Amino acid sequence: MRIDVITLFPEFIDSCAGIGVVGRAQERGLLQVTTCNPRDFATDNHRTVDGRPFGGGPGMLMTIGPLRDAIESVKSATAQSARVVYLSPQGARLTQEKVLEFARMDRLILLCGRYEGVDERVLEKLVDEEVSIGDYVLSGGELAAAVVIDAVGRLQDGALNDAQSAEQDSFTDGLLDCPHYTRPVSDALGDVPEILMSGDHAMIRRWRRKQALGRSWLRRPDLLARVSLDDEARALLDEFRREHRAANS
Ligand code: 4HQ
Repeated sequence: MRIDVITLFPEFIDSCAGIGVVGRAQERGLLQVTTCNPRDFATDNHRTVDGRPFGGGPGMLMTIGPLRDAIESVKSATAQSARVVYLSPQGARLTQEKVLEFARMDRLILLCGRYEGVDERVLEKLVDEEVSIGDYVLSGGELAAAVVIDAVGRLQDGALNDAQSAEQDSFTDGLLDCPHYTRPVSDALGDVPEILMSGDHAMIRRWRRKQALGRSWLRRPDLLARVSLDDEARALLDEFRREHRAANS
């Protein structure tokens, strides 16, 4: 997969996409992250990319010209079509479902705004989709683009050393992840649950599913409300609730 990022701060994206799982995915040729700086398409001596908002008000906006040329240049770099995504608090919230959708594409173009954002005509005519990483305000779209690149990059086939780890992630089945433990078995902070050392894999699977359901019920009832529970899940969640109430009464 190829991800092009249109940004006034290409070093930020290069540094984020160069480390860890995503950096390794690039080294393995599974992912290609490239940047394009709209400033390189400015036409005046000062290389201006911003303008004052009509109607007044604080801050500056990114102007159409350099953005249009940057998008055009990035699109024509390959024959494949690419969706143009603008990162903004006005967008639809990024979910693992959306991440999976992006991860299946051959190409993606991420447009990062600075200042107060971009001229609305860019959003209307040149952008296919707006995505938000959450209800808070960043100083630019780069951090949000880095979030998309990380979440999408780690899902490329062969990026994770253990293919199972993506399937076990929180949200992949619509629920939170279960708790995890490693050595030592016994510590001043507490002991590892006995069941995990029993070697009984059927029981361990049930315990983990019960914890995932229980935590989702406690912490993210909104998630739980959106998944359909089979007979086992309903029984495990009932068990968790009973034990939780007994422990907290
Ligand atoms: N911004 N999710 C304003 C965000 C943001 C978010 C990006 C700040 C765009 C112009 N992006 N700029 N939240 O806060 O994606």
